[in-house]
Amino acid sequence: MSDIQGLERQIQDAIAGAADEAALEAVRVSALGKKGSISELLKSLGAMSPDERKANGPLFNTLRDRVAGAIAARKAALEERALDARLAFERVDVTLPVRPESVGTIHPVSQAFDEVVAIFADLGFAVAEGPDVEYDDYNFTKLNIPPDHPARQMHDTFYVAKQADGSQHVLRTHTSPVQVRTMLKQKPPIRIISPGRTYRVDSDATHSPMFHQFEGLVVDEVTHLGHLKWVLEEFCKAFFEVDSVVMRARPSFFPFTEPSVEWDLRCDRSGGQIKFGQGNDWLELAGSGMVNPRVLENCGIDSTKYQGYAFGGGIDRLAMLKYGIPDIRSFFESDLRWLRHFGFAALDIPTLDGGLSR
Ligand code: FA5
Repeated sequence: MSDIQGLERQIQDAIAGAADEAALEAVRVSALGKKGSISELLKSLGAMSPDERKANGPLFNTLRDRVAGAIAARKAALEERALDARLAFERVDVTLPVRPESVGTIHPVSQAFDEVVAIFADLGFAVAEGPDVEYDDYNFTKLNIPPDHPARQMHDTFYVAKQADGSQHVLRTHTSPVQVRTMLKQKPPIRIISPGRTYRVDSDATHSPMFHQFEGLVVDEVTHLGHLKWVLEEFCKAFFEVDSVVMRARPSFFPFTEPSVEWDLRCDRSGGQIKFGQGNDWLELAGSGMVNPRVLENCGIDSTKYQGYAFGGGIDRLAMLKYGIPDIRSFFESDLRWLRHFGFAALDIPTLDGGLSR
């Protein structure tokens, strides 16, 4: 009995004194391993008489359980201590300055994207999103462009292989399907802006196969073209950071708007720099119009009660104009020197109060 107590004290002292997990494991092996002191005791039960076994069995088993419990508790404590030490050692000081050679920049398209969102958010528009791979139905049919409609040829579409159920998907050719998605799930009043990626089989200095558009949609009972003009004017003043702009409306055609209007912005390119609100040049800004009642009906909205306007333009083109970038392809060449020259500081988040691009 006293031998057992002595053995336990010795093992418990060794457990308490184990400085790390390796030392603790050595104690475990010496007590509970195949040839450990407690394992040997347990083995000795086999050679005992039934009475001795009855007396010693519970003692040995209790000893084994207590030692195993103490080892587990010590292991947990050592693990926690090791974790604390590691956390203290690996702490990252986020206030340290970034190494100059690792400083990244915000891409001008991302910058223009955020500027567009900040301006329309200030005008009360909520941001809506849709997927890049879109139903043919939402990209075209519900927007009043049925399968055999010639207007489909205006969009050089990337088609995705037909689905097992026969449905057709496309890489969306414009952000207008987000109009459909919004109207299908939300009743008027609606006031959304939707920036995002779009795709067309197109490539030259002003066309890219992947580009970015922004889409606006307002649907309620009273909205008219005058509201649309005001919103676009306010957008242009804020985006180009000027006090006034002059806009020109041109009749146009989009199957999803009726009437359709394209807007140009008066500018002056004579001094090698572009200036807005003056001069004799005109710059294409956005397509727009009153939402075609057929589109409202296709999306479950009563066209006798509601009306609205929609507009859409190219974000890459806006960025090219604002930041003086002549070729759209340079946006996507990942040239680090170009990115350092045209990029924006990561923490300069565009806001109307703080400045959009300063
Ligand atoms: C449309 O895509 C219509 N969905 C816009 C619209 C929305 C009209 C709502 C009415 C109501 P369009 O095909 O003109 O329209 O494209 C709009 C803008 O996207 C163009 O003015 C241009 O700035 C930009 N864009 C079009 N194709 C490309 C391209 N390949 N690369 C870069 N920008 C492009």
